[in-house]
Amino acid sequence: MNLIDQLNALVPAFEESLAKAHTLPQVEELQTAYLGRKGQLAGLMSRLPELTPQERPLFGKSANAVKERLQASMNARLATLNAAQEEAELARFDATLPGRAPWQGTLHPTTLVMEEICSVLTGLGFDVISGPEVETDFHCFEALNLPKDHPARDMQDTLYVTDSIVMRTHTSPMQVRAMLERKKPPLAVIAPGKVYRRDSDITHTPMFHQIEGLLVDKNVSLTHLRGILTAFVRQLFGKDMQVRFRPSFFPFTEPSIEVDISCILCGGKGHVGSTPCRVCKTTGWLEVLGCGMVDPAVFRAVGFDEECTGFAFGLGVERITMLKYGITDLRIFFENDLRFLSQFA
Ligand code: 2NL
Repeated sequence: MNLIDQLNALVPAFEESLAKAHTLPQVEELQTAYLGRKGQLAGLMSRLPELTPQERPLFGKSANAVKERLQASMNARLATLNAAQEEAELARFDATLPGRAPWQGTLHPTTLVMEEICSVLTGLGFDVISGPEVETDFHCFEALNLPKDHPARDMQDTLYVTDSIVMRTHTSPMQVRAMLERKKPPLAVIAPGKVYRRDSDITHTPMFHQIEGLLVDKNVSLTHLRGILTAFVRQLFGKDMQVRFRPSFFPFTEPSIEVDISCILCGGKGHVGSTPCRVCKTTGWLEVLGCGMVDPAVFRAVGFDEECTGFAFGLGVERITMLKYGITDLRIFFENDLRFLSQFA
C-alpha cells in the first residue's frame, strides 16, 4: 500500500472505532491515537521525505483532507454522546417533585419581645427614643440621684471607659436626655436598648436588654402609674392576670414600687399538686418590673420646675422573655443555637 492509500485507510478505521466509543474518555483516547502528536496521522506525515518532490504536494493535500475528515467525524461523535447524556439526565429529572424551600431566619426572641413591649406601650401613647450606649457619668448616674458612694458607681459593678465615661448600666440616661431636650413637660417616652454591667454568672450576662418608661406632666399621681402599668402587664401576659404592687427602693423614685404577676407555672398557688413551685419559690408571685414616682431631685438635675410630677418604670427584656416562654436558662439567649432560635419562627 502506498502512503496515500495508507493515509486514506485511516478514515474508515477511525470511524469504525469511533462508533464503538461510548464515553468521552474513549473518544479522547482515539483522538490521541489518530490525531495526536505521536498518532497515526503524524506517523504517516513524517514519512514525507520517502516521496519524490512531484508526489509531495498531492500527499500534503490528502493529509490535510484526511485530518479534516477525522476531526469532523470526532466532533459529530462528541455531539451525539453529549446529546445522549443530556437526554439521560432529563429522563432522571422529575418536574413534579416539590421545590426546596429557601432557608428562612427569624428574629431573636429578645427582639420579638422587645418589639411586642414597645408596641403595647406606643399603643398607650409613649414615644420610642434611642441613643448612645457609651454614656457620661452625668447622664447615667449624677442626674438620676445616684450618690457618689452608691455601689452602682463602683468599678466592681460598672464598665468604665474613662473616669467620667461609662457603658450605660440602664437606659435611664435616654430619659434624662429627653427631658433636657424637651425642656418642659408633658412627655411620655420609652427607651429600649442594650445595657452593660460588670456581672457574669449563670443568671447574669455583661450585656442585656432593658426598656424604661417615663411620663411627666402636672398632677401625675400613683393612680396613673397603677392604671397604666396594670393595663401594660395585662396586655403582655393576659387580660385576667393578677397584678400586685409592693413597696421597694430606687434612688431615682420616691415612692418606689415593684410589680408582680401571679406565677406563670402554679397560677399563684405556690405549689403544683403537692410539689413546691420552683418558678416562684412558693410565693405565688413573680416580679416583672420596678417603678415609682420620679424623685424631685431628678427633675432639679434636668431643670424641670417644682410643679413637675411623673412616674417611671424599668424592666429587663430577657427576664420578661423567660417568663413569657418558660425559659429557665439565661445563657441560651446568647449561644446562637438554632435548635432554640428556630422555635420562634
Ligand atoms: C428595674 C427598675 C426603674 C426607673 C427605672 C427612672 C428614670 C428616670 C427617673 C426616674 Cl429618668 N426613674 N427609671 C424608675 C424605677 C425603676 O427600673 O427593675 N429595672 C430593671
